[in-house]
Amino acid sequence: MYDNPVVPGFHPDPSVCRAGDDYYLVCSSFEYFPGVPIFHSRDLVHWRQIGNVLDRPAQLDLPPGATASGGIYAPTIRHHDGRFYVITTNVSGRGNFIVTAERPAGPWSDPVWIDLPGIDPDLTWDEDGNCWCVVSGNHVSRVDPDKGKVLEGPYPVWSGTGGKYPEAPHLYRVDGWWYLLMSEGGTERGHAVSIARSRSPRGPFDPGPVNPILTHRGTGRPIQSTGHADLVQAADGTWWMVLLATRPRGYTPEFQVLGRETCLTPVRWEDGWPVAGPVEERHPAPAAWHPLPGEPARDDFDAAALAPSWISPRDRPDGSWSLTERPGRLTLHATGPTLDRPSHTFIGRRQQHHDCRISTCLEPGNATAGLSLRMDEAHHYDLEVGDGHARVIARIGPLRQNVAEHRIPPGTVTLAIDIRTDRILPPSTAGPISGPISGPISEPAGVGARGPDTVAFSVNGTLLAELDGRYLSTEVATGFTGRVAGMYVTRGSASFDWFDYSA
Ligand code: 6LW
Repeated sequence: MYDNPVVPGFHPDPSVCRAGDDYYLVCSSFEYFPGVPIFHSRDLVHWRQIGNVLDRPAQLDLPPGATASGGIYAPTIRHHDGRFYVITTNVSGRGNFIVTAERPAGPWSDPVWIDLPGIDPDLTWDEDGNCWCVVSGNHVSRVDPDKGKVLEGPYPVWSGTGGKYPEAPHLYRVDGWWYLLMSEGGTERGHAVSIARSRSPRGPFDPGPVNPILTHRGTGRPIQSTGHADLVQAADGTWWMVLLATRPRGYTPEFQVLGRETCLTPVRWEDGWPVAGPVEERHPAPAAWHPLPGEPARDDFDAAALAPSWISPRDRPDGSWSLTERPGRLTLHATGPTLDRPSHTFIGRRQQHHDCRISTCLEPGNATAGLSLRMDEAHHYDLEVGDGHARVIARIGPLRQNVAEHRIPPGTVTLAIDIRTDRILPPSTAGPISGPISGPISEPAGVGARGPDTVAFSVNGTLLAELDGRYLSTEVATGFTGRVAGMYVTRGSASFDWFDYSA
């Protein structure tokens, strides 16, 4: 049996391809750099991140003005003629583009821009080597992927059963048919997957006998928002679907804090049509079974390069970080005075578990630095050290509050953020532990409704504050991402000895 999600944390809009016995999967990455994380698997269940498709500014231009949840939308990965292709959209840049590579771990090419409107582009080749691209809406074009030329079309084709936002289209050539898989209903609770087919990529496409073929809308299932799917035929001939889904928590309305995650569900064919779902938390596993060693909880920054799972908002300028200035440490240099606006030094990783502990050990020196749990510039909780004090700061939309403050001795300091889904504090009691500096954060009395979790902040083992996690959720912050936890510096320089993520 395997557990869903197979790639937890904010890994939305998954696309998958097979090359021999190897599977590769990519996800959207929005305002984060590097972009389009790529994963490898030998069984569709156990995935290891092997890099990022977009890992240099020439490929990924995300200026300070690129909004949170802007940037890189859904990608598609395909393997054709011994080459890997990824097509995606920079909605904060020039739109749709293609990059290619011989080896999926990279390096990937510079972008080949393609003048097609829409998002969620997909590539498929026919028997004659023609390359067909379908984009949201849905529109199909014949293209030259190496030159970025549109050779024919776009032709409007089937756009679903009438749900909002017809998107995430993928074309598959199966048994003489062209199948068009797509999503509709929007990427929230109304999400659904629909199917149609045609004898030609230009259409007309006839809808399947039952649509949508997959949705969890209106159900009480723990997994929700199922949609944005991609199909793959495994090496043993069985068919599988990767898709995005969420695991909302809390009282009504529920809150999703991990973002849209990648799930896997088996596909069966009935009368020439794919059928899938429901997506369970546990499923019988594919025949192939290739477990991978777990990711180490602690990064000691002893490696010559940063692991691919480390991400930063928009860019990570040279000079803002170093693994060599103080060997065995990550040294960060401030590039901006606040986390409240773009262009600051933050290096983090996705929160991937509902219950986890995130901690780090740093030498702040004269810097202002710390650990932050963020959704975006307007929604983050910071555990900060500077000027001989540790403080908990909550930024929630227009509000910014110092929640707690504690004098700390000079020298090395250990910061920890503990996130728990049990013993959740009702909002009225969330706040500082040892007395407010400037008034407690409290909600109107009587609002006992529980959020998704409680976020606790401690320094050198002393608990400073506990805050309601609902304010760092998609339902509050909006957007397409999920929580990211990381190290930052907003004044001077600080060196981090290690970073630990334990779940
Ligand atoms: C993605 C599209 C979508 O490209 O949102 O809501 C975009 N649906 O399919 C970002 O996830």
